[in-house]
Amino acid sequence: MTDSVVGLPPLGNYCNRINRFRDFASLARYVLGKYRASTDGDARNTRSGRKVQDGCLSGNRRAEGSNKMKTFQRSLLGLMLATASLPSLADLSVFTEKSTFLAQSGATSASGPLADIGKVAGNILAAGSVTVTLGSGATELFSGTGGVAAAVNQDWTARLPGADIAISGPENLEIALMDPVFSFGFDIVEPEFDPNLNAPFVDSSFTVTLSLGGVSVGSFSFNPDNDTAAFVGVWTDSPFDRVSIVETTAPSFGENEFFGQFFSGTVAFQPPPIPEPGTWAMLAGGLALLAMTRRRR
Ligand SMILES: [Ca+2]
Ligand SMILES: [Ca+2]
Ligand SMILES: [Ca+2]
Repeated sequence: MTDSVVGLPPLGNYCNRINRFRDFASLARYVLGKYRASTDGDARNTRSGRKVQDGCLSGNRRAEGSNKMKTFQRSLLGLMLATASLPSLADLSVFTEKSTFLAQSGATSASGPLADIGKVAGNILAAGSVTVTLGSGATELFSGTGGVAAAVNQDWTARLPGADIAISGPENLEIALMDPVFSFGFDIVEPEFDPNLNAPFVDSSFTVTLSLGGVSVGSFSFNPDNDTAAFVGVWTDSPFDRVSIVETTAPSFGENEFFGQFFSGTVAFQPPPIPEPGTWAMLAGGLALLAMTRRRR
């Protein structure tokens, strides 16, 4: 699968910069925009006010300028405080090509081939270094079709070799990892015309959230290609020990998607260098100072 994940660029992977850099950049643009709007307004006042008595105008302008300066200073202070309190989120690189993911992240199979046991007792499936349980709203966990007479071809999906995971209810899974990892991936098949769909087809989207010790380090969404052996992998610069996969397209909870093996790796993603927030704050401050100096001239 190459460009199949809706909402992702057509390349095999991309850097999802849901991090402090983008948040900060938009914040800086907002504050600078506010300042520019106030100076533009001031310039307009100056031009249109040329015919007015100079003494009166300059007095008003001084008062306006003082108020605008205070507003700008408050905005700049807010910007600096916001920068200090922005959460530290992981840099995520999301993959839809399994071979690229495995080659770049060094991940290997974490679950190993899944057991063909049918309905999983207690809905807790231990497989290799992962433990799979049901997420909110899901009611039954199956690994393979052993003993499930209703499964067509005695395989949830022939797109993936061996046994696959199926879920009753929404395809919401919680995957606990034995030790923190930096990369994680999984096989997934979304049937549209394939057997074992179970209910009218809905093109399902999912959100994946990575967390460490119960604290989220990042998330992303995907929608797999239909009737194909799809793959989703993520590689981060922050460790995580839990992965939540949540189906977000309602009402699609009567129809099925199937999961195959899980993969993980312990090599950290090295994001390309980006300017630190401190650098941006200095740059914003410098630009503001330059703007003020020019304005005074
Ligand atoms: Ca299979
Ligand atoms: Ca679906
Ligand atoms: Ca789809």
